[in-house]
Amino acid sequence: MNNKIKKILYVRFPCWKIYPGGVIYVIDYIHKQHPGITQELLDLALIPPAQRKQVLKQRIQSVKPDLVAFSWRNMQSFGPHPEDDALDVVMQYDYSPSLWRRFKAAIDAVSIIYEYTASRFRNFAYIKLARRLLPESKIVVGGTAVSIFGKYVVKHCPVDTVVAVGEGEPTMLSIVNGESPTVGECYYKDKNGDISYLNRTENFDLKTLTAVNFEYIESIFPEIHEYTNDYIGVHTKRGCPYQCHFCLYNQIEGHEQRYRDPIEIVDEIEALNSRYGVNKVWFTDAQFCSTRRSTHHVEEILDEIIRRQLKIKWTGYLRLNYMTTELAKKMLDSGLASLDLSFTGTQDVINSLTLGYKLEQQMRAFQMFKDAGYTDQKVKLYIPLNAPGETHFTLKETIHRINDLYTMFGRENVLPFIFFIGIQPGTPVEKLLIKQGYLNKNYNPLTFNPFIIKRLLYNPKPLGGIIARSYLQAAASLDKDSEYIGRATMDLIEQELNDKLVVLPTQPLASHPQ
Ligand code: B12
Ligand code: SF4
Repeated sequence: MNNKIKKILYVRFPCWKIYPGGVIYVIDYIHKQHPGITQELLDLALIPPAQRKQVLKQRIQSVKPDLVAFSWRNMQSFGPHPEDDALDVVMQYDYSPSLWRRFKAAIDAVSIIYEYTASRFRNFAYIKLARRLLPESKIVVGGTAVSIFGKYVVKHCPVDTVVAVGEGEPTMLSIVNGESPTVGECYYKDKNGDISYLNRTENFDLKTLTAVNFEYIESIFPEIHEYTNDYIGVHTKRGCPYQCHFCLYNQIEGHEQRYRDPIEIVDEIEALNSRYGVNKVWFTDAQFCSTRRSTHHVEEILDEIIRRQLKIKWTGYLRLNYMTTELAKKMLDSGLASLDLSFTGTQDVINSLTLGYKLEQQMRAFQMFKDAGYTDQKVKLYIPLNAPGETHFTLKETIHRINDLYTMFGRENVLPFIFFIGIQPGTPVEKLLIKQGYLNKNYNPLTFNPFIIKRLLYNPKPLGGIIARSYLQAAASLDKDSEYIGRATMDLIEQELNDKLVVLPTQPLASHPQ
C-alpha cells in the first residue's frame, strides 16, 4: 500500500437533490479494502449555494486530506421532458402564438443558460481551490458527467489531476495503492500541464461489491438522513448489450452485463429499510430488467425481497422482453411502484431506433401485469416522440396504443411522458443527424449557445409544431389536480392530426438494426 494516503476527502458537486449512491459505493469499497484510511464526504448539494465555496475551503483546511476526490454527476443537464424548464422555454420560444410569451421565453433562456454555464465553471473553480490549498495532495475527479466528457474535463482541471472515466471502485483503489498506471480508463494532467490517456483494463468483479456498510457511511456522512425519505439508488448490475440509437448508457457502463450478488443487494435494501425506514428504492442500473440472463438475476432479487417480507416500493428502467406472468406477479408482490419504460407504438420506429424488441410482445407483457394482479401501479411511458423515423402515421399509431393502455390500466394510471430524444455525443442518432446536416460535424455537445442547445432537444418540423402547440395548449388549460400534462397533450395531438387529415412529409428513417 502507498503509505502516503491516510486521509481522503470526497466532495460531491452540487446537483438536484438526489442520493449520492455512486460515490457512496466507492467510499464503502475503499473502506473495506483499507479500513485504516480516514474518509469524509462533503455533499455540496446539501449546502446553500452562497456558502459552498467557504464550506469547502474550511473542510479542506480542517481535514488536510492527502487525496481530494470529486464526484460530478450531471453536466449536460437539459432534460427533453416537462419536468425540466428548458423544454417549456424552447416550446414557447419556437411556437407560442403570443409575442409576449416568446419574448419572455428568450429572457428565461438567458437565466437558464447563465445557471448552466456558471455551475460548470463553479465546479472547476472548486477543483482549482483544492489544488491551491493543497499543492502536494492528489486530486481525482470521477462520476457520470466525467465518464461522458472526461477529455473536456481534464483540459479545465489544475495540474496533477486524474480524471477517472467509468466505475470508480477499481480506479480509486489503484490510486490509493499508488499503482502506476492506474486501473481503468483515466486522463492525467501532469505537473507540467501535459495530458496523457491511460487505459489499463482489468475486469472489476461486481461480486466483490458487497452490501454497503451504512454504519460506517453514517459515521462519516451523518447527512445521509437528508435523503432517506425519498428514493434511494441501489445498483444491481452494470452494462447493457443493447444499442438503442439515442442511448449512451452502454458507453458509460460497457456492453457486457456484470452482476452483484442478489443476497448482498437485498442485504443492502434490508439495511436501508431497518436502519432508516427507507421504503422507496430506485434500481439505478442502465436497465434493471433487459436480457434473458438479467431477467433471472432480477427474479433472484425479487424472490429474496419477498422471502424476507420487506415492505418497500421499487422502480427502475425496465424492458419487458422476457416477461412471464409469473415474473410480473413477483414484481407486483415485491413492491413494484411503477413501470418505467421506453414506449412507441409502431414496429417501424422500434426498428429504426434499434430498440431490439417486438411491439406485440411488449403489449402482451402489459397484459401479463393485468393477469398477475395489477392494481394501481403507474405506467410511465418514455416516448421518443418525433425521433428520426416518426411520421404522422406512426405518431397516430402510438396514440392508439396509448389509448389501449388507458383501457387496460385505467387512464389515471398511465403517464405518457412528453419526451424527446436528447442528442448525446457518440450515439448512432448523433452520427445520423450530422450526416443529414441537422448538426454541424464540429458542433460542441457542451456548447453554451442556446440555438445549438435547442437543436439538441430534438423536435424537428413538421411534426414538431403540432406537438409543441398541443403541449402549450395543454399546459395553459390544465387542471393539474385532475389531469396529467402528457395525457392532455397526446389528446390534443390526436385531435390536430385527425382534424387536419394532414399528410406530412416524412423524416428519413434511421438505419435498420443488423
Ligand atoms: C438512474 C438514473 C437516473 C434516475 C435516478 C434515480 C435515483 N433515485 O437515483 C433519474 C431518472 C431520477 C435520473 C434523473 C436525471 N438524470 Co440521470 N441517470 C441515471 C443513470 C441511468 C444511472 C445513474 C446511477 O445512479 N448509477 C449508479 C451509480 C452506482 O453509479 P454512478 O453514480 O455512475 O457512480 C459510479 C461512477 O460514476 C463513479 N464515480 C462516481 N463518483 C465518483 C467519484 C470519484 C472520485 C471516482 C473516481 C469515481 C466516481 O464510480 C461510481 C461507482 O462505480 C445514468 C446513466 C448511467 N447509465 O450511468 C443517468 C445520468 C447520470 N443522468 C443524467 C442526467 C442528465 C439526469 C437529469 C439531469 C436529466 C433531467 N434533466 O431530467 C436528471 C437529474 C437528476 C438529479 N436529481 O440530479 C446524465 C448525467 C450526465 C450528463 N449528461 O450530464 C446520465 C449520465 C444520463 C445521460 N443521459 O447522459 N437519472
Ligand atoms: S436505452 Fe436501455 S436498453 Fe437501450 S441501450 Fe440504453 S440502457 Fe440499453
